[in-house]
Amino acid sequence: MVRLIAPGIVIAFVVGVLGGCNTDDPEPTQVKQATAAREHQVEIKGLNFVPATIDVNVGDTVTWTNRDFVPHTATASDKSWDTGAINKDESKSVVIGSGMETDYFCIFHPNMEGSMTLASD
Ligand SMILES: [Cu+2]
Repeated sequence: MVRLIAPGIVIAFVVGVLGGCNTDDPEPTQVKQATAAREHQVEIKGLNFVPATIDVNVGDTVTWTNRDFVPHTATASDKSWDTGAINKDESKSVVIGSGMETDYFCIFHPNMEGSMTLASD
């Protein structure tokens, strides 16, 4: 997954350098859009992560909001990251890091599973 991300970063860097040298670049904001971090919302309702799968990039923020009466967590399958308990109508966020585990579950209800797909570009 890290290998899929690295070429994108290298291309963004090269485009950034070329854009910086080319002073009459008509659309400098395009570089920003290509690398801008996004925010993703996942709701937890009926013991499900909705949507169960999302596409993310390194640097993006994912926020889980619990709509159930019972607490839940979003916890990496390898437990390398964890939101901690999210109570009813609470939200907790995680920033996607390079090489981060992207499959996750709820530590209270291990049959609840979600995943994040690292986008290739
Ligand atoms: Cu749960």
